[in-house]
Amino acid sequence: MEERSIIEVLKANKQEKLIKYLKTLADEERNKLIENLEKLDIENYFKIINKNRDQTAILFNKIEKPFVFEQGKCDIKKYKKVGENALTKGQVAFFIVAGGQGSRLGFEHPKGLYPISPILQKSLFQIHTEKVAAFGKYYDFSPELFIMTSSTNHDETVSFFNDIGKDWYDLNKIHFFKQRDLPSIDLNGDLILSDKLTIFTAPDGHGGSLLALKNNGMIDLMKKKGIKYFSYFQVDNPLINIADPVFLGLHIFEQSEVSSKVLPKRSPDEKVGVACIIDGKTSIIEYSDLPKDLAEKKDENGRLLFNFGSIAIHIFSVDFIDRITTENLQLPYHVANKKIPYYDYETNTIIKPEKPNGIKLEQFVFDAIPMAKNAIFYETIREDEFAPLKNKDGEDSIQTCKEGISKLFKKWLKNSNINFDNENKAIVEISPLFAVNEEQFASKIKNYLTKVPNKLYLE
Ligand code: UD2
Repeated sequence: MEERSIIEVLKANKQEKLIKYLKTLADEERNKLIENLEKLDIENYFKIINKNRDQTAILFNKIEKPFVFEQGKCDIKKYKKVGENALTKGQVAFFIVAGGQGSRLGFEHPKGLYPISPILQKSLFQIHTEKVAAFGKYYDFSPELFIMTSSTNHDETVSFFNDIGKDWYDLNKIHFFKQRDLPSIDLNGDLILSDKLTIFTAPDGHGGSLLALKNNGMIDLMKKKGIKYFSYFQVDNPLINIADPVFLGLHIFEQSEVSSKVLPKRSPDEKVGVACIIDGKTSIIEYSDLPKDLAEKKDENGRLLFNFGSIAIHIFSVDFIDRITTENLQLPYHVANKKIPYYDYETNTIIKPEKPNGIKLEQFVFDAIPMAKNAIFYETIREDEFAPLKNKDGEDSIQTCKEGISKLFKKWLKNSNINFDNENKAIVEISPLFAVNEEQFASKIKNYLTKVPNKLYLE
């Protein structure tokens, strides 16, 4: 697009402020900013924003309680065999969405770099990558690991792996790719500048991961390698069992195209998506989109009607993602009001607002679920698989996450009848290289230990 056409697009979208600013710039600077707008495919962006910016709530006619495969009520043995078979045949890959920063933790780096294990201070990335390596050994295959970053954190993430990641796993088996960025607008509808010559952009939400996989050749790579399923998870949950053969087997046996782990919510307002059926389709609705009266509504047994929360652990069939991304996938956009630091060209300074001043658009990966055949919800246990690292303090914080890791391994020790010197004081960390699951742990631990000291690390 030429400068003239970009200006026309800006005019058509009432960007008078920016047009005026462009006129004040010297030729070279103006060209740079025009180039930036062109790269961002600004015309298309305005189409998206004009369609979505006034969205207030998710619209539906009917919302119902979903069917959930509950722990203890399904044929674990049958599913486990099917899942193990897929793993040993190398049909499974791992996918971490890691486009986010650790800002809420006061950590201005990719969140995956955050040191979280309770004794060795391993980063989230190290924990996940060691699990990939360990599960590969356990099931005798060489898994591929896909990691989605964003333009904010790509280079730092890749350097981190290049520096120390080779000690965890074969770097040739790790594939990094970036998600798309989208500009934001302020509350008056004007594009925001992050500095003198750059339009502010932010990652397009983890829903962007599906097209990012496709557009970066990752789906083709999976197909070439005979990968039929991938295990999707968020970088911020160190407890995840990335290769759960029962979950995988259930997905395969029931011919599901996407399966999701859920667990009973801690309270009606826990900040997790909610499993449901919307207008006849299996869905997840984000907690903030579920009206309060429905979030609090009880069923005939006094349990929350929408009791099962999504913890963002999914199995996707590769063919499903290939199909929907080939067919012009259009996931909805969700609007979020955010505090966005901006370049104020009148005072030539960067301003950090105290109140939300802008609108970000994000896509959610779970919005692909209604498009899938036989989508499944499978119940997991909170203390076994969910200790998310979200906040500096309080709920889902650095402390609760560390405690969650230690607590799980203490449970494994107790189940193996190993006594503690002092159970309350004990801090335990088990490397995936020692045991990938409780079964392997139980078969090894008696040869290693008769009593648990107050600090225990095993590798
Ligand atoms: C997410 C889920 C919530 C629940 C919770 C569990 C959504 C909208 N909410 O909430 O329902 O399951 O997790 O912990 O899914 N990410 C990217 N690119 C982006 C945005 C996010 O890679 O553009 C990654 C991010 O690095 C992180 C994950 O997605 O690994 C979750 O992002 P979040 O912290 O924004 O999600 P949260 O806690 O609001």
